Amino acid sequence: MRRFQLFIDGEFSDGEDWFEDVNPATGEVIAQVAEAGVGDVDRSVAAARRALDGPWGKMDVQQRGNLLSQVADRILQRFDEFLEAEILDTGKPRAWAEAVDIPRGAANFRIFADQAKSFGSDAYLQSTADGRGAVNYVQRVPLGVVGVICPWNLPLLLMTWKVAPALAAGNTLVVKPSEETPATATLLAEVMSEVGLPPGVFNLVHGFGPGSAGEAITSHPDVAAVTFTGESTTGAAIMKTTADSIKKLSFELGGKNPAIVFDDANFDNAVQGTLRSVFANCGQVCLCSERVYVQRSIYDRFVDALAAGARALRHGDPFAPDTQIGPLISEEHRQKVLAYYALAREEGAEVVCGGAVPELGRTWDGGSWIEPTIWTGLPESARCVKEEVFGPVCHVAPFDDEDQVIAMANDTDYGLAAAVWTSEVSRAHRVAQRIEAGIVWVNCWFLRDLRTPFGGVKLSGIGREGGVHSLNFYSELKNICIKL
Ligand code: NAD
Ligand code: 6OD
Repeated sequence: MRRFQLFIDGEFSDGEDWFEDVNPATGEVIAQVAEAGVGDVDRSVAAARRALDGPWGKMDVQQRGNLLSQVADRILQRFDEFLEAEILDTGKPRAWAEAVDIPRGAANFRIFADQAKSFGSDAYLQSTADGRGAVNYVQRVPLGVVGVICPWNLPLLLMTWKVAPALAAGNTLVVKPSEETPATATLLAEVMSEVGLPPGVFNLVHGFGPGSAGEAITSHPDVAAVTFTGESTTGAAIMKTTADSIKKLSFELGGKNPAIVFDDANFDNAVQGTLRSVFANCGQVCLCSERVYVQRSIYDRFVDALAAGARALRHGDPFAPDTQIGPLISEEHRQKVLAYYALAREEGAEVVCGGAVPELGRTWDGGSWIEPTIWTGLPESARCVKEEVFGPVCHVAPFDDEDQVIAMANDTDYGLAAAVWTSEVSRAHRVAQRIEAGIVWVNCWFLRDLRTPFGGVKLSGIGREGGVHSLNFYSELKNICIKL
């Protein structure tokens, strides 16, 4: 049985206890994971503090960037190990992990290393009454020790999306992956050690949230900032915990994202794009569409085509190259999603397809498999239309005109992402500009340029990640004014 240890001050060590890592495709325990106690988090923060004052704090941005580029290279050299670890932990199909999770995990290090090297700051020449003037320039300084708390849905991708810019900006880190997905974070710790990152710069603690490693990080007085991706309710809990010590916060939270399909859209592209945006990663991407609005003249045809596509999605061995849909992350999460499947019926939904647990044969009986599901007929006020399910499911509703669909799309407490399908350029701009969300895709979904701002409004988060937006979050700006 594999054992995933903590990585503190450049050394792997056990924690205060052990917990099990389960493969959600089979239900089998695949590893034992060291659970960090408060003492382990204290040691991590102290090591991170020392590293700030040590060799890491003395490196310039070029030297830091060069080390981060080596991290990217090493992830790619160990690609197959990262791939296997991610698939075993999440059950996600190989095709997705191979194209998205692992290459993006590496790319995050390269892009932020490059971006940090060319990131300047403001300077102002100022007139003064005595005629001699003054020079102001802005220095970017690291925040200090940053707590990084991650979810399970894109484990390596979302962790490196924070770790890479935080390190590029000169911070030191205490990182906690989700308790569901400890494997690639542990491989990343090995890579950090292999490329010679100074001890204490990257510390990894495994464990849970409240009363465990997560809360120990967010309540620690020497942690300057917390960057968190996960549920909105967890974000609210972290905000309360961090309030007394006024930590800087970056939150990427939940969503209930709309997809809007106009009757002038390329029909097949809209169907294929919506199949992806609803069912990718078994619906476990924060950007997934859970509310699909289709213009009435193409509504019936669209629902039929989407349902045919959903029924054809191939469940199966996550390692097989042609598997299209894996299990949910855990039995606990499957029970939550199945409760929404039951609630939708109570709320009056027509279940167009899915709605149950698939029969896949003995090998997969212990796994958290679930059918891709489409509902229609719910009122917009239904809980299944309002609450984030985070599973392979959407509600499809008809609309008549632009104003109506914009009102429906915006009638949500969330505001992360939206997808708009139309062939009319002016309409694309008009609608995109009126949607209350941080990210709007037109005629595409999850097309990512890593320099662009990424984040949500309302319950979907605080702040933006990506390119200079990440580097801005992970630095303090200090103005230095020199009288001439
Ligand atoms: P979660 O909030 O349950 O857990 C996320 C992390 O927070 C885990 O590491 C967990 O151990 C930790 N945690 C939980 N409670 C904590 C506490 N009180 N203090 C400190 N740490 C705590 O989320 P999840 O179930 O892992 O992920 C799914 C959710 O994440 C969905 O809501 C999804 O929409 C959201 N998400 C958002 C984005 C985005 O970019 N906006 C991306 C991915 C996932
Ligand atoms: O692509 C990204 O950078 C990103 N943050 C994706 C988030 C996906 C959420 O589940």
